[in-house]
Amino acid sequence: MLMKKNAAAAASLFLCLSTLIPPAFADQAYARVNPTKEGSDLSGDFVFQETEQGLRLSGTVSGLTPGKHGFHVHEFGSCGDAGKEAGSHFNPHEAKHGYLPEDKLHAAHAGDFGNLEADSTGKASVDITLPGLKVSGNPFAVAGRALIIHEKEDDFSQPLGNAGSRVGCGLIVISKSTAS
Ligand SMILES: [Cu+2]
Ligand SMILES: [Zn+2]
Repeated sequence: MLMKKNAAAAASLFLCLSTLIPPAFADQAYARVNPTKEGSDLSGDFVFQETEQGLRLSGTVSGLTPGKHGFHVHEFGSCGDAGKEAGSHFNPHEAKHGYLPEDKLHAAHAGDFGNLEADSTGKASVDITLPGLKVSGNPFAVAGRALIIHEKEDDFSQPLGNAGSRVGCGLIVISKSTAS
């Protein structure tokens, strides 16, 4: 009887702790991208999901100027100072600037997601798979960093694609998995 009681107590203690301690591993995150400057109505919503092929990123953004806009994960989870506090491109292993979906991790920064292309109404959407990236628990994890949208096109030149100022910024935050 005593054993059973202890087991029940241990189970409830475990349940209690497991709600307090964030998971060491997560497979889904989101980023809500906001303007870095007053007067902009830029607004974006993005979801990151781990898959067998890599990290799938899907989402939409509105309020951009028509055309291409550099789109990257930057190294720090801060959007202050018009996005400059996010630091440089997320680059955990000293690669050159490139386009991650094609160049892979050995030949691109881990944060090099290319461009978003806004239509004439300022809307853009994306659905890409990023090889080698993870949500959490890995040197190539994106959670806790910043998703940045630039003023200009990433032209893939060195060192950082010449994409100009940072017009949108959002923190990449671990979220509850919707995988069944
Ligand atoms: Cu950038
Ligand atoms: Zn880069």
